[in-house]
Amino acid sequence: MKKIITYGTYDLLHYGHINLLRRAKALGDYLIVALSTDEFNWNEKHKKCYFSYEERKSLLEAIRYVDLVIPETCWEQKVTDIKEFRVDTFVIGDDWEGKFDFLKEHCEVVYLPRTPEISTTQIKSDLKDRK
Ligand code: C2G
Repeated sequence: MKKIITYGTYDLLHYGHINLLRRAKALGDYLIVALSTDEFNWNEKHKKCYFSYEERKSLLEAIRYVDLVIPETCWEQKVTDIKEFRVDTFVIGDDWEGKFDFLKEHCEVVYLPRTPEISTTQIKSDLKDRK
């Protein structure tokens, strides 16, 4: 069984995220999503999530491509995760191109093209303009 892992905040969930998850799953048989916790988002990414970790986790678990959701609590957990879950391929959007090449000694690393025209920031500003 070929195991894939990817990491992210996934808030507000949108079709760009789904495009990523669908293509990531297509690379193997089992997709793990390491979902950034509220604390990690706030302390490390300076992102205040609209939905809590538990709410974002339940949304991801409802997606047919996702087999397991685990917490992402720090930047440094990736090598441990890859070893613990015997991951074959690490996947993430190409906005991170090159940033995770150090993982190549542990597994395949794939950067997938982002879906260009959608982002949470875009959604929020569009909603603001509609008021
Ligand atoms: N993504 C995408 N297209 C978009 C928006 C996002 O393909 N229009 C991808 C990102 O490249 C990422 C995933 O969807 O692979 C989740 O996006 P975010 O929630 O923004 O994740 P990020 O904050 O980049 O967290 O340790 C790694 C980090 O946790 C990644």
